[in-house]
Amino acid sequence: MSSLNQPLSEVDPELHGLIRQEYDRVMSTVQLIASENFPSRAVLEASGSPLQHKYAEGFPYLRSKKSDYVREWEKDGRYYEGNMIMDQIERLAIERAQKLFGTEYACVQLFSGAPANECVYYAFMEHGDHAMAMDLANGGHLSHGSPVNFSGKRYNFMPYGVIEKTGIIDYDKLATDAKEHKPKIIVAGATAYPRIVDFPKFREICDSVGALLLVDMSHFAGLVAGKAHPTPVGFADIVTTTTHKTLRGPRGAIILADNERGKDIDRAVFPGIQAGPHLHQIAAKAVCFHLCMQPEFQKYAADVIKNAQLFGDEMMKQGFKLVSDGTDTHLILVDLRGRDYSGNKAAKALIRAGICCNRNMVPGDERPPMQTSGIRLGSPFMTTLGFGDDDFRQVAKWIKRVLDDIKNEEEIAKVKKEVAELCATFPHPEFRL
Ligand code: DSN
Repeated sequence: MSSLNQPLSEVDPELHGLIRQEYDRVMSTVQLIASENFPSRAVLEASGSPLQHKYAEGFPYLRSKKSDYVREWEKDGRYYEGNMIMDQIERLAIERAQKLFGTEYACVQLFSGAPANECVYYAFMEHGDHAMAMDLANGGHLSHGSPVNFSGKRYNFMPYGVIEKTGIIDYDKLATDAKEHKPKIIVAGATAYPRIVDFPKFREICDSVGALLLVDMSHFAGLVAGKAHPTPVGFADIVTTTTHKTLRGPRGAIILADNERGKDIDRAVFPGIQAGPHLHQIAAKAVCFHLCMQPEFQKYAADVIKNAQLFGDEMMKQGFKLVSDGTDTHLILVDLRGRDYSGNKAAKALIRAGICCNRNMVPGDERPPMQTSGIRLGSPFMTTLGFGDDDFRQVAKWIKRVLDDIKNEEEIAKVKKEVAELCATFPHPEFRL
């Protein structure tokens, strides 16, 4: 048989072995990176299906020529033939996303979160236009106007931040600065903000200056889908989200809006920024949205928050300071200022103990991004794998043991062994390779 048709384990044992090693690493250590999750089995099946082959530039519908935006489902909007099944798959993903989040319009073709935001900026701003978003050092994202990112280079972003003492967004300053800066878009939503964003307040500020409100709910979309967190829909003009974080779907993103804005978003996505959509990922997104509508997912979303809150409480009991003294969501931000090591040193010591997290800036941080004075810890991944109250309490105790004696490699090795023993008691998700 030609090597081109043989299974991965036979044709490329080197790569097959690396995938197996990565799976084993993940399953024998504690994953606390707040943006990561292990996808459901059905999502992995759809993502790894033979749907990789097809080119399908365009959409599974024609845009109506009427001024009000109507998707003509029965009409052919693709530039390639043979998409009759793919059209059904993409329509299913669109309809499920609309139903799950309650919007008129959904685009499911986005490759990831940064391109989703890029498409929104491209649709509604010209180069040089003003915008506002959360400062990266206060918990924002690169694609929210960071000076080293396309967003900060093409558009004139003014950052807003939090009140350092409370860790809560400084809405008054945001409102005042918005009057001066006159943004076309204000972005709400962040990567390291543990509290619920006040969507009505953002709406009010946007209305006061005539700005569009873009909510990037990538981090908390699964909590919204599981009805454990307020929804931005109804307040935001446009919502973007990745699908692989709390949603437990495949790598990728979507954009939600009303039909009026959808018209412009479609044009920005194709032919504006992206070309051939990844239908295998769109199929996996459809599966993800279907699973998010099941009652089990609501329990999962509630458990993610419960576990993060309990974990945060235990971290504080163990003597750690948390930004905003807790969380309403899936993540906590640990402020390590006053200790004689950086966030980077802390994260490196923890990974040696089998606890995986990331260094993170904290509000008012004086260390650079490669060092930082904090670490970010999230509950979604380990909640997926079945961790509960006692397990998260135990993780907080391990973190204290490691960080209170950060150079003690013997203690770190002991913790690593205990971590592996606990992880081995959890059933690993089925994984065919
Ligand atoms: N890099 C992701 C995070 O960790 O929050 C966001 O894109």
